[in-house]
Amino acid sequence: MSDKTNSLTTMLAAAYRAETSATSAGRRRFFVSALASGVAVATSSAWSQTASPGSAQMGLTPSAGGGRLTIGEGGRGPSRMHPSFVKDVGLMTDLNATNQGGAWWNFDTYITPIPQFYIRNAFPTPRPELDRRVDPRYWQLKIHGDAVERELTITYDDLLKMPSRSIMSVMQCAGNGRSLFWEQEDFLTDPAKVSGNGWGLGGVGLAEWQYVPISHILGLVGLKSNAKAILFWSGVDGKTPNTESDTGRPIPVSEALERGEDIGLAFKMNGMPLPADHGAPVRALVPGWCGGASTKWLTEIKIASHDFWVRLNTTDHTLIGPDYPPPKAARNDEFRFIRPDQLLGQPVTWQEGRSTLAIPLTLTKQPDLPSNYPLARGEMPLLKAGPQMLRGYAWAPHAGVKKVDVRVNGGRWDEARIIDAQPNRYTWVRFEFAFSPAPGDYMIETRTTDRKGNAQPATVPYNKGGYNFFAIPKFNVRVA
Ligand SMILES: Nc1nc2c(c(=O)[nH]1)N[C@H]1C(S)=C(S)[C@@H](COP(=O)(O)O)O[C@H]1N2
Ligand SMILES: [Mo]
Repeated sequence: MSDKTNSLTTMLAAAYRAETSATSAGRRRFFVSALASGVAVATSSAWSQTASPGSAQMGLTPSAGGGRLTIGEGGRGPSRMHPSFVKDVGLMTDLNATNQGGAWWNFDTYITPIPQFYIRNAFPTPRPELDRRVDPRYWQLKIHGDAVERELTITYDDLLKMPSRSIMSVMQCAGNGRSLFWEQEDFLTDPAKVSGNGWGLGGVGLAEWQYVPISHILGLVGLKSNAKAILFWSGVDGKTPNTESDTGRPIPVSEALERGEDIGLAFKMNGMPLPADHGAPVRALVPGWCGGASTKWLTEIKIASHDFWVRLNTTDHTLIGPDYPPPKAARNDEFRFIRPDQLLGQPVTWQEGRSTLAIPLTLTKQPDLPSNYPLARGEMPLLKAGPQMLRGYAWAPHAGVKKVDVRVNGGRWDEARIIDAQPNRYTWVRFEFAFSPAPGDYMIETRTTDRKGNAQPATVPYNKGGYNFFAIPKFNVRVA
């Protein structure tokens, strides 16, 4: 487990568990909503059908306070407040004390609404009423280092006055899909044991981000020609009383120069001020890379003539295993809360092409199921027999999505219909395909091919932290 805990978190979590177990509802079985409509196949209306839940055919009843998430209630659900977060996490899978996954089987919009957007925190969300460093009235960002001409400290008001852009981009945790290292590749025991949050496929979302491009910031401070790396650092979230925050992540200067208009300092998400849980008032935005590079609650940017080694590019968010030789630090590199002997593997950067169906995974082997997962261990989601549309999402930020193929029970790959035009390579597309099963059990696979011709592989090699599971996912369904 990469997540640090502390006594406050542990206490809050214990109190929270006591509260929810008292209100847990009994188990109910639900059909996947998109499939329960029994409409004629191959119409684009499948999307609007799923977007308007409440039809009697779905046989759904609202859940009463707590209990399991349901399949097919879309954006509705009971409220669930949690001491580690600010927003209502009622629509999310309850992974553990500081992490909430998206309920991807309920996703149907292009932009992921904030209430459905995963939260990946190493510690509880810092609150502006308790910590001035994240209060926009007092927030400051220090930009410094030996590779800038002028140090600069800016306030939130300064940032708002700067030129900004918006971009639609997927944010994905490097650990998204980790469950499939257990389910599909059996990495459950040493020496090939994967540990970490069991995201299923809910560690991903798409938002529209408003941000000041890093190119503008670099122009203000004056980049020296010896500049090598840029460290985005929070320094806010950490062990109580926040004296040991070790959250931040560097990017090479070359990356910031190549993508100077895409990488930046985000202050809005989906048109609203950045929510507390997503890094308010300002976070880094590094589209296409794992979410860990997009440091939330940003307070420091250091631009230096050396590399930086921190938790998130050494022990965590790093591919550690026989296939991933560790890097070597140079003599003048900077270490924060990390020792030179902790450079263990290759830091996760770009995210590969991936896909998911809007159907929950059957979790059989995963060590811990989220407490409110809609399926019991080993249970398959139910579909109704007959013609229906299945739908999903595909993304491939390095090159963009070229096509998505689907196959059933290991049969022929068929191309799915891609619904959305991709506004840029960092976004996802929705896809759908016709499925007309007789009663029985089925295994459905989805495969993205990017615009450079890279298709999702059958397997990916072992890495200790279970990052970057970009192999073809397998969805088991029972048709009744
Ligand atoms: N300060 C800080 N920044 C952080 C994190 C964190 O715990 N603390 N988590 C990182 C990780 S691992 C991911 S995947 C993304 C998640 O962003 P989200 O919670 O807005 O979805 O934030 C990143 N930035
Ligand atoms: Mo992450």
